[in-house]
Amino acid sequence: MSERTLILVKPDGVRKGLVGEVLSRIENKGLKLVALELRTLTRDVAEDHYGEHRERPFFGELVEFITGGPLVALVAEGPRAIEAFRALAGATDPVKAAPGTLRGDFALEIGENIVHGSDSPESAAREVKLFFPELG
Ligand code: RTP
Ligand code: MG
Repeated sequence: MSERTLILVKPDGVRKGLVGEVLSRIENKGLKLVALELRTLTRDVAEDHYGEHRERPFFGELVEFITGGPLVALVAEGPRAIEAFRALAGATDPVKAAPGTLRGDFALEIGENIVHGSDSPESAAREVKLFFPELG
């Protein structure tokens, strides 16, 4: 059975010229692109997207960072797409992320870790709707 996941190439990933690299890894894995757009997030959308972290001490910095430049938002689809992309991304802290993962290969700081991927079917449904309401 196929599922969808919401992926972001965060502003640091765009700034570092890693959009092609991230898309290649998604496509090489066999996931299918169903929506893709370069955009700069408003504060409202950023706060909604990361709403689960509202009370955390890093929330302000996280919102500043994610709204601080253009990012690439996309929806990918495939069997276990959510888990498949989280495996490509690697651990949240890039120092702990395994080499060979996107974060393991291209990042050093937890606050600037290149990509986002939905973490559960519930998050994916919410995030796909937030970024691409037209997908239904
Ligand atoms: P993301 O949502 O961005 O895909 O990352 P994630 O699931 O791997 O990690 P999550 O716990 O959802 O955290 C969201 C983002 O917040 C930043 N963070 N900073 N300073 C800290 O201790 C800390 N913890 C998390 C990271 O940039 C993380 O990607
Ligand atoms: Mg998360």
